Amino acid sequence: MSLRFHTGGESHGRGGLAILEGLPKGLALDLDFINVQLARRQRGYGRSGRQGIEQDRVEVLGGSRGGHSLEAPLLLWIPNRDSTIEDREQLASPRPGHADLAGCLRHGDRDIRANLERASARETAARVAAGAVAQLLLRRLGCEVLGHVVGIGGVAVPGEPGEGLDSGEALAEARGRVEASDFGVRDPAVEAAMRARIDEARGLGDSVGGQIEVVATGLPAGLGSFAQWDARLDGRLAQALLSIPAIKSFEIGLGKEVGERLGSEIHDPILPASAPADPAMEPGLAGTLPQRSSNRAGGLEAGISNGQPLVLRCSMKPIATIRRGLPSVDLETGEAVEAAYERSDVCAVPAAALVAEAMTALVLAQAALEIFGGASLEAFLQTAQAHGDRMARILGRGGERA
Ligand code: EPS
Repeated sequence: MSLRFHTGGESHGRGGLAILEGLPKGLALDLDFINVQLARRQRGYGRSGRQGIEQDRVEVLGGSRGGHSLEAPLLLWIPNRDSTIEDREQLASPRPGHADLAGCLRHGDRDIRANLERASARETAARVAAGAVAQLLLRRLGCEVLGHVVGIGGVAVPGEPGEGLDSGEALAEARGRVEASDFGVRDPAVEAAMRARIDEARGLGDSVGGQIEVVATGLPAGLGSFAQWDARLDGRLAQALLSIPAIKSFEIGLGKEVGERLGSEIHDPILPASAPADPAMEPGLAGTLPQRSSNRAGGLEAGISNGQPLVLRCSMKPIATIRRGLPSVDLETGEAVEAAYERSDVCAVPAAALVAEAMTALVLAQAALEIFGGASLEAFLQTAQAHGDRMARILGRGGERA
């Protein structure tokens, strides 16, 4: 069985649950790492007062023994401190951009709270917990995933997609800077302008969105498939990232720019492998693989990982709950009113970068388990190693030729 996960829980209910199924037996569940990821999701300049109330920490309710996975559903629980769902009053005026009206139209009722409680981005805490476990599995393959902010409210971090993030070392170094930043960026030079933009929006009673980039290095080549439409990794990643609340666009590599250039300016040349660094190495295993002189494809060709870093970008719309109150209608009276406002984030782009990192890791871990299988972590890693060796033997410079 491949990896799959579900989440449950309401924003002001007892907590959030993630059920992660299909993990091999024997993965060390580093709870400190999961908690670091949960804490990072809560941080960021422009977050709401709710984050001062919650202190997200994971409890493992099942699926583990001795700190390791059991090849059983892993149950991750994040309790809520604000669990006032039963005491909260009904809202009458739907917020444009949130689930309020669309949910009422779907159910044929006026129960806005029933929609917003589950549609709330509070649900993404459970995704981050599950994604952290996927990241722990990917790390065993030498694969690192990092989500970072590349724009807030029109203030952009300079650089091409994935620029400078082409190795595990570069990613680890960038992670340090992203984790230290209140804006989730790797370039502190943009922080003052981002802060001013968020302050300006707050002053106006408004909200801001932004852009997020996710990069994965060390990803094995060959994940995904072109055999069927729903096996393509590009489509699966798009679904995963577009399912994050407020995410409205998804791009791979050069993204929408591919429609504006010639083919020869888009496709990444394939070059012979450079000679093996160590000539004494056994020829069959020595060869490095054919090289690429650019990565405009963002690590995917024909829906399959091609050994280059994966580079994804997505845009987040501004939060729908805004103090200035957009035009709305009172669903009880039918009169024009201002949309409801309780407390809200002015900007949650750094938090969404964590969620994008988690969702990417979940899809990649799922694709890795599909090709390498394995009831146990040991079997999974052995198959992955054999896959890499075979690739080097058959396709590497100086490798086996027919
Ligand atoms: C959200 C509304 C706010 C956000 C929430 C998402 O919650 P509250 O109504 O309790 O102030 O803070 O996000 C989180 C709680 C979170 O942890 O990310 C919404 O309606 O979508």
